[in-house]
Amino acid sequence: MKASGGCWAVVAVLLLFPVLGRAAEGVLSVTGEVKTPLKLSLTDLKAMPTAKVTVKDPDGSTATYDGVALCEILKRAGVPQRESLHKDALQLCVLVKAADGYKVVFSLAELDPSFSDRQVLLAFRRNGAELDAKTGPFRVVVPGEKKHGRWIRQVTESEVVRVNGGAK
Ligand SMILES: Nc1nc2c(c(=O)[nH]1)N[C@H]1C(S)=C(S)[C@@H](COP(=O)(O)O)O[C@H]1N2
Ligand SMILES: [Mo]
Repeated sequence: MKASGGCWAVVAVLLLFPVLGRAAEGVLSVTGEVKTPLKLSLTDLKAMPTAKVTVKDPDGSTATYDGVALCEILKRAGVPQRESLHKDALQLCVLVKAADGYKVVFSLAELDPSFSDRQVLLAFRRNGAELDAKTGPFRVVVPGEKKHGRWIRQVTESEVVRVNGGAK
């Protein structure tokens, strides 16, 4: 009785393995005020133009991250960039959301290559290894930022939102 219960547990795990495997791969959704909403898997992101940054981790150690610049992802979603990122488009922000409900905001301007050389990355590798479950599969890395509050771990979604408080 006990043995056959164990057997069924093994069979169940084996049957579920492809499903669990897919869930673990993770997907980034790009939503909100975009021309083209996106769902990007780790495989999709690896096929995009990637970038590398060497930065100080929250614990003070130096690490090299590989990922895709947030502006590349936003470009693919069709948000205003460079010459088009002016006037009312400067009210646009990206609200980045994580699996644990944590959320942080970046303005599109601070991510745009015509405003800043700083490459804010959606990272998927640290020192050559894929990110662990507590951090990955995707983490935002913000070079040169003194505090690490916006280094959001376990990113699931980037929602483009317009901040238009008390508009005339
Ligand atoms: N998903 C998620 N990301 C997060 C947080 C969080 O609570 N949830 N905390 C942030 C804060 S306030 C800091 S200081 C850093 C800490 O990074 P660490 O957890 O890798 O040490 O993660 C940031 N990223
Ligand atoms: Mo923090």
